[in-house]
Amino acid sequence: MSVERTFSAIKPDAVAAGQAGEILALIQKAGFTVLGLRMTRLTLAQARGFYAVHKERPFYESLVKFMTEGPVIVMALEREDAIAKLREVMGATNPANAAEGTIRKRFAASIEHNCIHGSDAPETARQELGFFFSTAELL
Ligand code: 3AN
Repeated sequence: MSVERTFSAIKPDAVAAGQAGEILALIQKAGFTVLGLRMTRLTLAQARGFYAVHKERPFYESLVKFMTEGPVIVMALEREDAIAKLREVMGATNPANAAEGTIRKRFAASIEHNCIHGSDAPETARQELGFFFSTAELL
């Protein structure tokens, strides 16, 4: 295991519900260092680009619409084994399957409105961090 970086976003449902502070606290308690953090609102084009990997899935347009409905909080996070560890702290995509104590178990309403995103692999983490943060910002 080595120190790595991952990308995370608190989704519009959780930002609108005022849950961002509690979610960030759980991330920090899990040992992540916040290298960058910003509130932003995705354009349709950005959301489509961000989720392009899902463009053939039936939920794609609905997901893109949801992700543009309100502000998100994008984060660059660092810790040992960050990508796998964040996904553990987030819990399963479907909150019905998420383990007790995970972020999605506590805050997610459904498989689509599931309060947080986290990169799923080193290559996606690099791409997603680059999508929202410049190299200079994360030095
Ligand atoms: P994760 O966010 O856990 O990596 P992915 O990458 O499979 O999960 O899915 C990306 C996002 O697409 C999810 N966070 C969720 O909002 C949405 N999503 C995934 N599967 C479904 C589904 N079956 N129905 C509706 N939305 C879904």
